[in-house]
This record gives sequence, C-alpha cells and structure tokens, in this order.
Amino acid sequence: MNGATRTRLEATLAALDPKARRRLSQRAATLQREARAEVRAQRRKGFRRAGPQPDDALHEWMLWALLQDGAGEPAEAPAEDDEAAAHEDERQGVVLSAARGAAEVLVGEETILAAIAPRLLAEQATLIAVGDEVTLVRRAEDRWELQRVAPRRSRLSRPDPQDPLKERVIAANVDRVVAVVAATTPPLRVGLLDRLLVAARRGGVALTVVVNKLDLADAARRVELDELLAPYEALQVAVHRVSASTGEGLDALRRSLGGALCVLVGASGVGKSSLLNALEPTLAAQTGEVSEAVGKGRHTTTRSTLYRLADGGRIIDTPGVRAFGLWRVGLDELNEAFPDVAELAPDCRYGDCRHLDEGEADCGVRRAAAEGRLSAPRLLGYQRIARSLLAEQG
Ligand SMILES: Nc1nc2c(ncn2[C@@H]2O[C@H](COP(=O)(O)OP(=O)(O)OP(=O)(O)O)[C@@H](O)[C@H]2O)c(=O)[nH]1
Ligand SMILES: [Mg+2]
Ligand SMILES: [Zn+2]
Repeated sequence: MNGATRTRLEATLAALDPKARRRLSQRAATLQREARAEVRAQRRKGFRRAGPQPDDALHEWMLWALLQDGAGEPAEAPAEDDEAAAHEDERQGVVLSAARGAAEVLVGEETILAAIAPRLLAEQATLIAVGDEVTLVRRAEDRWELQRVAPRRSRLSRPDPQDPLKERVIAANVDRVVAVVAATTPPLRVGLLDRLLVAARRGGVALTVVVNKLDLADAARRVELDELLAPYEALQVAVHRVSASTGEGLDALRRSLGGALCVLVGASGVGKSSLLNALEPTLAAQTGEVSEAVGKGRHTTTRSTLYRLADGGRIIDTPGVRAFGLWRVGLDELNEAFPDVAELAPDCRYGDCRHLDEGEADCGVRRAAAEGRLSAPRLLGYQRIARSLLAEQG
C-alpha cells in the first residue's frame, strides 16, 4: 500500500471507538492465522503471499483489515450540485482500449474517450485494462473522467515487461482466452501454449486453442499438428483448426465462442486480426504481411482493443507476444495446468519431488515418460516452466 493510503488507514484506525477497535483486532488476528496456514500449506521456499506476511505485527493486519473494508479509498470530493444531478452525470461502461492517461469506454452504444482520474493512475496497482467495467463521471459538458474500476471477475495477466514486479493485466473479465497459433508459419511453439494455459487457469479463464492458416498445411503437417495438440485435447481444451483466408472451420469456432468475451493471444503474424475480420467482416482490423520484419519485432496490432460481433460476442485483439511471463505462479498453479503430470506424482518416492533431473531418485513422473505413459513433450514442457519458476524464486 502506498503512503497516502497508509495515512488514511492510520487515521481511520485512530478514530475507532474501543469496541470497534477490539472487533477489528479480532478480525485481524483471524486473517493473520489464515495467512500463516496458507504459507504453511504452500511449503515452498520463498513463497510470499499478497498483503502482510504472517509474522508482521498485528497492527499491520488491522490496517489490512481496514483496507479490505475500503477504508483506504480517499473520501469522494463533495458533490457541487445536488445528489440527483450528480447521479445523472455518472455512466457505467466497459473499457475498449486504454492508453497512458485515457481510455475509450463503451457506454451503451456510445464510445466515450475519458481521462483516467489522476488518483487511479497513482494508486491502481495495475493500470486500467481492456474489458474493465468502469464508472465515468462528467467533469464538463464534453469531458468525462474514469473514476472507478469494478473488481475483476477474471483476468489474463503477465508481469509488466518493463517492470517485472508489476502485474500487467492484458484483459479483464474475459470468459475465454483464445490462444492462436499458425499451422505453418510463424512456427508453433508448444511452450507458449503451455504458458498461456497456466496463465489462463491462474486468472480463472478457460482456454481455447485455434490453429489458423490450415490452408497452408499439407497432409503430413496436419498429422503432425494432431500429435502436437492431442495432449491439450486430452485436457478438455477445445482445439479448432481454421483458416481465416478460406473460412474453413470458422462457423464451428463462432458457435463455440458464442456470446462470450474472448481475448485473442499469440505470436505476431499468426493471424489474430485476420481471424477477427473473418469472424466479423465489417470490422476491418488492421492486418499485416508476415515478413522478415516480424522477427525483428514489427507488430501490426499495437494496442489491445475490444470489438463487438453482430452475434453479441465480444473479442479483444491484442498485439503479438514473443514470450509470456507468468504472474504469481508457483508449482501448485503449474500442477493445475499439467494435471496429466501431477496425477503421476504420487508414484514419486519423495513428496516434494519436482520431476526435474537424475538427482531426484525414483521419480514416478520421469519413469512414466521413459515408459511412454506420459508424452515426452509434456514432461519437457512441464520441466521448462518449473525450472524458470524455481530460478525466479532464487
Ligand atoms: N494463408 C493464410 N494466411 C493468413 C491466414 N490468416 C492470416 N494470414 C496472413 O498472415 C499475416 C498476418 O496476419 P495478421 O492478422 O496481421 O496477424 P496478427 O496475429 O494479427 O499479427 P500481430 O498484429 O502483429 O500480432 C497476414 O499477411 C495475413 O494475410 C490464413 O488463414 N491463411
Ligand atoms: Mg494483429
Ligand atoms: Zn517426480
């Protein structure tokens, strides 16, 4: 929490009457106990939970409890006009796109460009994300300010590429992450799919895989793709094989996405924007040639944007990603995204086995891979992410 928030919380705490203070201190003690149990259950070295740590003073936990009650919010400036008028000048909407300091917000059928309240810019741990449900307040005839963000139901996040200690929310309140890969080029990297699966699960969102550019795949490549994708289908991840160019497979995809809010994610040049245009030909999102330049970081789509489809569905198109860092993911979350690996862990001799190398004797997971009961790419995929998580934890 920042200094201003802390000052407000301390003031609130100091103003409490003895009875309220006692109640708060009991609640804080409960929170602290729960946190201690949570950290114990993690049993991971270096695990840090959000908020105060179990060994922090009870005072910190009391401030934390107050923060949960919303006491950290600055008091709203008193309305200049009367209540009714103030309410007339408030609107609820959904963020279509956001840039530094301003957001395009869909309010009913109208798109409003609103300045983001300076308080939010300063205090929000993570900036406004596409898909956020927000409240706008009118500041002048033609000037709106984004004042509040509703709690997010789900999110797709990764560490901010510029500041890895900050969360970057790519899309908020989405129902489905659609991982787009290309049948031929750019090359399909299973590692990116694995990471998107972990991030989607972590954010409480279902994953769909779309293999685009099927028109470019010959029979042999199609068989290869089937083999690569079989483990995901076995995990109940929906896999669609489509071509934005010929329209093959698009009807089934459109049906399966239904009226959901989806976010398209994948490498640059796989055809995310082309897919969007193919699903809704009136949109004309900008697409680009796959060229040498792609490898040098040229992206056609440069800002995440939410588009509406005629059937009521909504799709967020995002700029291509090259790598996908994982936000607050530990081995437990990794296991959730690799249930085929995790279900073999009881066969390992040691309960804390990480299934990484020869140093870990009698590993049931590696044995299963050696005997062909677990596919080698799945084990490798698991190990790659597990190693990077352990390296991050230091
Ligand atoms: N043959 C073929 N080409 C496709 C298909 N879909 C897209 N393309 C081409 O692939 C190139 C890249 O498409 P985009 O839609 O711009 O890719 P993107 O994923 O949005 O790329 P970024 O915005 O940079 O992340 C364009 O030249 C498209 O014409 C397809 O189904 N078949
Ligand atoms: Mg694009
Ligand atoms: Zn093991």
